[in-house]
Amino acid sequence: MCLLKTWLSRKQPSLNKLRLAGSIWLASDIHLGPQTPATQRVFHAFLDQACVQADSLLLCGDIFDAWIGDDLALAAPPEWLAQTLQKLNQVATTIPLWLGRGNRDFLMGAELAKHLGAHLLPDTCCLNTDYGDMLLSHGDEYCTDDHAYQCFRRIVRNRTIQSLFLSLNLNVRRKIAQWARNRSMAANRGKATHIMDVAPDAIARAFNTTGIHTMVHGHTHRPAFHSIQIGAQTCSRIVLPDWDYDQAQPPRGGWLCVDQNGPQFRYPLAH
Ligand code: LP5
Ligand code: MN
Repeated sequence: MCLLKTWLSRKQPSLNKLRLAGSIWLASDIHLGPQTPATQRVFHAFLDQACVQADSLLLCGDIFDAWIGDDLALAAPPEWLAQTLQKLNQVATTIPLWLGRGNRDFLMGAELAKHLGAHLLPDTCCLNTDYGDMLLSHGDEYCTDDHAYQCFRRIVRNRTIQSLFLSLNLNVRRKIAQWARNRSMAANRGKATHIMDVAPDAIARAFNTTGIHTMVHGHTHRPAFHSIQIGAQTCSRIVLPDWDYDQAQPPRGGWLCVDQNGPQFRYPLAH
């Protein structure tokens, strides 16, 4: 018996578990910033709708186009940000609000969550819903063929480097963030698209090591429902839509609604 327990314990790494009942709404990659007024308007309408129709809301990373520290939000946020923080606080006082971190806003922290009355999502978690377990993350960690990005990720997820960065004044942080954005956009221009998508072996490894058969993530801006055969098990990988009502033609956005009937994409009313 103890061998079986050892095998099971080895098979199930310690994964954060989150149990949420009812209608759960999940969205990511809204990429809000000073230049996204139309996206912000649609997103705020979505937040109002979530307050009325959802039992909980999970924002799974890259809510903001860049996040350089909670102190920015708490001290003197620009008007566009103050409006969104006020909206997020309204949501958090109506339904449980969970904030996940992406590769642009991984510096969102406990201070912001407390200020909003929201909870922080771990990088990866098992979301237990009325439909079953779902492996939830932002998704960038599965882009393992993108070695340059994974190297960047290791650097900026280092707590010491983050503390050093957060000790800089806001203007210096803004300059570093803009430099990093420019470097990233330049690097992306030369990258094969498959490099910037999740790697099949990383996805298979996630399904195999967790034993969870449904995965939800964002980041890739390739919204879809994928069926993947893992041995005898058919697994699902659901990619959340990114939002752009300012530049993209046609405009795009959307979220995932999960209840006892299963997961379903939903879209903002025409704007
Ligand atoms: O973001 P996007 O869509 O352009 O591409 C991502 C990957 N790039 C990134 C980098 C971010 O855009 C940088 C902006 C972050 C701002 C907030 C933090 C500020 C610094 C905090 C320091 C603690 O995520 C891109 C992937 C793509 O997704 C698809 O998956 O390919 O990865 C790259 O392009 C990696 C490149 O090698 C360039 C990475 C930026 C290099 C700058 C180093 C800055 C180090 C700062 C240390 C203090
Ligand atoms: Mn992302």
